[in-house]
Amino acid sequence: MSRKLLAKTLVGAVAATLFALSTPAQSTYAPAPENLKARQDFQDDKFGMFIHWGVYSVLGNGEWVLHNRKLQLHDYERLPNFFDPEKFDAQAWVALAKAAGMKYITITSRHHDGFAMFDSKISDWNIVARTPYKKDPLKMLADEAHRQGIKLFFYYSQLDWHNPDYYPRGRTALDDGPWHNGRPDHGDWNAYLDTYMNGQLTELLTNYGPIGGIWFDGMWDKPDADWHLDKTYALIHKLQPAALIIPNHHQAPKPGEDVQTFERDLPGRNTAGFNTTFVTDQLPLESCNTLNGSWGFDIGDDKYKSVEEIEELLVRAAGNNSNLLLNIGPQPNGEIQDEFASRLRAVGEWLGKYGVSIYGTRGGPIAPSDWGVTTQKGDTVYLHVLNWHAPLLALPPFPRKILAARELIHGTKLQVAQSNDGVVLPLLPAEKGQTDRVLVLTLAK
Ligand code: H79
Repeated sequence: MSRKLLAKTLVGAVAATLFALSTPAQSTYAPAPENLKARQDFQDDKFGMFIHWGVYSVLGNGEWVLHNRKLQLHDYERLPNFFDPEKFDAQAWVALAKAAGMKYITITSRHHDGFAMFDSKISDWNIVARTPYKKDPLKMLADEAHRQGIKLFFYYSQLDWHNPDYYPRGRTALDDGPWHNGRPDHGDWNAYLDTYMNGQLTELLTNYGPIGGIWFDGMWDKPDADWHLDKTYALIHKLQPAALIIPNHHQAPKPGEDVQTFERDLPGRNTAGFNTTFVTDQLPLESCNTLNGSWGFDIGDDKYKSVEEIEELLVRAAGNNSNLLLNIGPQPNGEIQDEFASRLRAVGEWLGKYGVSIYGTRGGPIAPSDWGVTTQKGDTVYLHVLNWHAPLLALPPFPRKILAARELIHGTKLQVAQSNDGVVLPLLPAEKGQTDRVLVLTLAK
């Protein structure tokens, strides 16, 4: 080997080593201090607004309409022409989330149709290039979220029904026989991940200020594929170390992930049929659910959850040491329908009184059960009585001595009987419309 070549080879080897050191494999992922702080803040926040909004909203038939109606892409590609949300008001959306007592917003930057709801230079399949609206609503929302002091997360679908490089296609494209929607039968999977997806993620983590994190969905479409997760996760953590990676892959957490999330289920339950029942005790938890039955706007869905049902969902999430991410699907004109807004405002009013027993807490010392749940902050335990119809509440043994007990709303002092066998407390009947009776216990040091 010539001297020159040797020198070149050495330089190359050193550069490769340095590169490897500067982008550590996520299998040895050690979260940055700001990431650990963000996890704590995330757990304190407890309640977020999930927003599904895209060109599919025009059809008022949910975000899966392309798949469910087995549309051809050249037909679906007409949709952006009709997407002109002249009533979109970022200030109003953020203000509604705040009025609901929500501390963060997670919005679809793109769903499974691959359509970017932001100004992307990676492809023209995006809102600025293809719609008469021509503007970037995520930018407006990010600016407004920063102004009003609420965190913004981006949902990003790894599954893509539009890009030909999402190939081989996954289980959703094979459902009920072939649904080819007009894409060629070949594509460059590595380019899809490394250039297209990571390119868009770079845009999202560069052009919108500090972002709460990325909420991934769709990996379950190709569970056995190599998703280059190490590369993608390292990229995100490099661009914004505090940004949390929240993957909705329905599996146990993998290295590099910061939150475990559960779809339409509390942690550990699998009533939806696709969640894992494994719950980590290492990461913050989140449970997402819909305010009616749909994610994206569905004009025929009037199965609205009542205010009381939403409150109970939130309380049970908190008692399971989890956040609740509650979804609404805004209309294609940019308005949030009143059936959503009025319920959210009512929950916010309720949180004005009960929030102290939810925000900033962690799951309490008694396992969640049918009667209710417990939350805890320091030496204070909150008993959330959701379903108990007797004048005395009987609980299992408590790990620490209870010094005092009172009812949260009226402050009434309560007599506690504590022994090795358990704890008994008096309980007033629930008032009309009262979802949650909260008793506050002060524990000995
Ligand atoms: O964005 C919302 C939904 O559009 C998306 N996730 C939420 C947050 C979502 N996609 N799919 N689902 C929810 C449920 C999907 C279930 C199925 Fe399957 C997909 C049934 C058959 C294909 C994945 C693969 C689960 C079971 C097999």
